[in-house]
Amino acid sequence: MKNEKYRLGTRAIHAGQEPEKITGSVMVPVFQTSTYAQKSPGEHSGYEYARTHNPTREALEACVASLEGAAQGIAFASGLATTNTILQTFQAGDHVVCSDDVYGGTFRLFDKVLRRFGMEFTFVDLTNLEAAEKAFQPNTRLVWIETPTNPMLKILDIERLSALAHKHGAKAVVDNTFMSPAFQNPLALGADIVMHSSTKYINGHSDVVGGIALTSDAKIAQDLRFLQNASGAVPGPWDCFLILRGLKTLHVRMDAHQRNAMTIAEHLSAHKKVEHVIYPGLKSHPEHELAKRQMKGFGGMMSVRVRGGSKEANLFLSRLKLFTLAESLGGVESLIEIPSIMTHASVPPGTREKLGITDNLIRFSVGIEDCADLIEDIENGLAAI
Ligand code: P1T
Repeated sequence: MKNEKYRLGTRAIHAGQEPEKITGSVMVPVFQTSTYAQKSPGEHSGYEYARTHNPTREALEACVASLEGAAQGIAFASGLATTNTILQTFQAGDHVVCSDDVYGGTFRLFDKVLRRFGMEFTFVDLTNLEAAEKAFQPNTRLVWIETPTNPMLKILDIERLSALAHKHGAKAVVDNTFMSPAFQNPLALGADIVMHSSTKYINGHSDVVGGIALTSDAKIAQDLRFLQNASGAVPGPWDCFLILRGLKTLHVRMDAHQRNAMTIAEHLSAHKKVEHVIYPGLKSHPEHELAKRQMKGFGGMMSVRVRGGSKEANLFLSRLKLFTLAESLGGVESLIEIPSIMTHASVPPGTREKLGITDNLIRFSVGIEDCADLIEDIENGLAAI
């Protein structure tokens, strides 16, 4: 299917997914095999071993690549496996400028694992372009841009940060997990690589862990493809099938997520039990104008500071029936969590405090249930405070 001819909603359903050649199967089959028969030694149809090639995986890679406007997609076993493999394209002694507010697991990988292999990291508030520029060193090779950030939902300027990276001879990577390709396309804004935890909106049904990197840079694609095989953090074919199935409704889900999230954000902004609502769609968000320019929608994630402290936050959570207390996000069902204790516990307490990740900060992943039911559930919870 020609990428450029169709709009995103059509590509989500068809890109990379021609009917299968032998039977005409409309759905891409699950090629659940570890190896492929060869006619004679070295004589094969392009498929030798399933870590290296798998047709179900290839369909997923082609579909997400099309959605991100990328030449290539390279799929991995998780979002963190994707991040780890992207970092493996660099060397010991290379320096990375990274947003100070990132998913706790990304921080842990950089700070606790990759530093041991001689990589250097500076975590800085990338909303401040002056501070960002000051963080560059002669050995800076990469700028890691997660936007919106997890969990403070800061919006980082992809175009300007990518240009800054390039000015210093570095690459720019955007973690686009919170927006999905339906709402933000970082490659079009100058990023070299975009990555997703496809565990989240890409799959959308909370039943798979996966990740994917997308790029139009032939050298980066070649390096990542080499490492996909050489490091081996590949997704299984069944997981690829499920993610492909989830992707078919990406555009419909994202519209529904943001409709519900906007309604809830507005409702909570006026609530006396709520101290502060952080949602990029609200005019009160410090980067609202940038969000409007850079994103096609505001997404389903918000962080809410309830009045009081840890006790009040826990009281609120204990009453909820529809919002499930759980890590993760981006599924059709609403999830809720306290980042300071759950997803961001690996971030040092001093850094959490500086960023505003307090014990009364609650992160909502707003699902696509009936919004009136979600608001009733939230009201019931807030009544406990
Ligand atoms: O969980 P995994 O598929 O490995 O993806 C890691 C990851 C990467 N980037 C972002 C922005 C993420 O939010 C995540 C995972 N996040 C959670 C599990 C969470 O609850 O925030």
